[in-house]
Amino acid sequence: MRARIILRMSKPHYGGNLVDGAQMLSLFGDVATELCIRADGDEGLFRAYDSVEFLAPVYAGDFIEAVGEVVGWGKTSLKMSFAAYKYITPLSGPGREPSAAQLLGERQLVCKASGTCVVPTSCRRSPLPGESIGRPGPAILTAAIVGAETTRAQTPHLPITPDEIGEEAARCASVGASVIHLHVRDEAGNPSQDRERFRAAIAAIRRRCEVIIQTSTGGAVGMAIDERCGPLSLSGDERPEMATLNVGTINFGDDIFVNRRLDTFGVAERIQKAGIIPEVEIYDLGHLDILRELVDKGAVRRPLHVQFVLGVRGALAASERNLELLVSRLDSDFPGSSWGVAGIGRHELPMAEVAARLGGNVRVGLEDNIFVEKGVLAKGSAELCEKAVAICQAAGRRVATVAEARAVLLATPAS
Ligand code: KMH
Ligand code: ZN
Repeated sequence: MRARIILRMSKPHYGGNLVDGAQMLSLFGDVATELCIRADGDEGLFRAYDSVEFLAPVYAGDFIEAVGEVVGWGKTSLKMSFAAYKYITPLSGPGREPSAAQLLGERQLVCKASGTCVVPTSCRRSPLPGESIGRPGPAILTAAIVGAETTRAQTPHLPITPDEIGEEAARCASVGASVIHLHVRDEAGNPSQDRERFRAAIAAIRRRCEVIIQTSTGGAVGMAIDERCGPLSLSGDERPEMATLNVGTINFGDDIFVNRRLDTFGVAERIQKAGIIPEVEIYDLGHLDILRELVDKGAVRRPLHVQFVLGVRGALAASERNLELLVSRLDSDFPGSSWGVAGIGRHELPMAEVAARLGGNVRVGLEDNIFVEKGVLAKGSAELCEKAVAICQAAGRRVATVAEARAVLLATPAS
């Protein structure tokens, strides 16, 4: 959650036309107030700054942009960070017009700070009429435990057989995962979209734990669409609650992951016919435009559940800036959608932190990343899940229970 204020500095306080630094704090105070209103429908109180740094002089006539974001959520407190940037400054000096001014090529950071605001529980209300309170709910943790590309040669901890998959899913569930994103393998460990292999893996998971099972329809690069849709024809106890829907073609390392427009419509319709809830995989900004068409034509129904898969080599990079752009597009184009982030490779845990902070859900697991820290293999997806739970807690969010995840992800779609 972010807020921003722009103000032209008008009153010099010190010699040399210098502005009082307290004016930056006054701007931060207003930014903090907007954040409290956005989060809790109340102006709140600024309890304390824990750091303030003045980094460059500010003069009367400078244009200042002050920004702030919520970086942690307590029961009644909101941890915030702030930055003030100069982006226009007057030009003075002999021979210049008194009205000369300059847009700075790069904004100059003049002050940064962090602090805590409090909104008493009795004062909290929805920020917009008819909307729920603006704080993010618990983070839904998805464990992507198998994938199609990770190999046993890369990590001995990759589960392959149904029992191994069931055991790993149970370990992930026991530390907080409520969704298992599922691929399966054949006896040789190669990726497979065979319905019977999915049946066996799903049965093995359901014997051991209660989770939402989300089967892949992405499969592996090069698979035909019909083959990829194998798990959608499962019925009875082994029918998955969710399935992925890949809506755009991307470079995938040195390969191409092909999702033709009409195939995407076909898969979306098969998912809908099977009574399964889609999770839309978004690897690039334009995929949200494809999603628009799918929604308008009724192939995907709201509420939408979106996974931003960031950091695939050849698609959109895993960065906070890219994620913010995606989330703001999603929020404005499809309000009320849930979203999560899967950061690929070394981006997995850093992007989990950004997602937790920005109010999203989190996906980790050996499908996306095999290391728990640089050069150290994760002992399995459960270890990565434990890390993700700690990351969420540090951002003031607990992970969702399976019941909470069901309420969000399996809500009846609008017809
Ligand atoms: N294995 C990737 C090519 C999905 O599960 O829907 C595609 C993938 C996406 O993993
Ligand atoms: Zn997958």
